[in-house]
Amino acid sequence: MRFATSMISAIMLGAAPMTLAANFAVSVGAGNSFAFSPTEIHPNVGDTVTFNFLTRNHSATTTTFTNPCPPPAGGVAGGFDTGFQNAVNGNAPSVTITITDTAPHWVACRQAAGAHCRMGMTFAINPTTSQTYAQFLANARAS
Ligand SMILES: *[C@@H]1O[C@H](CO)[C@@H](O)[C@H](O)[C@H]1NC(C)=O
Ligand SMILES: [Cu+2]
Repeated sequence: MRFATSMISAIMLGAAPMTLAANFAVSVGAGNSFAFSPTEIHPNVGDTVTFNFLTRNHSATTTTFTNPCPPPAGGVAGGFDTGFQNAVNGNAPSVTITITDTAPHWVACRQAAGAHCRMGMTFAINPTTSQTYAQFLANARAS
């Protein structure tokens, strides 16, 4: 369906090189871990990210690079917050967001007043060579 829609849009707009939006699937809490997997992705504008909440009760919430934990409710300006997604008792919620810019977005779980975040439950969208996922993770563990 996404393919068909993109085809139609490209034809109607007469867009020259046709690029299809991609979806990035990110697992949250796989195997009861306090982790996102993968820990970083490099999507383009128009791509989507689907957070699949597999265990426990977590969030994917945007935060700052320098002081990640806890992420603010609602996320930082220009970011997003999936809200708490409870995967206990057979629930398997998922939340999809659309990428609207190429800026880095720093993401962490805001459960337990930042305790999950400080355990390293972090994820990066479009980290850069000067602001790496590894440094973001280190900042989270120290915050
Ligand atoms: C999920 O966590 C939030 C924040 O701690 C809490 O308010 C909510 O009740 C939890 N949901 C469930 C179903 O336990
Ligand atoms: Cu969590």
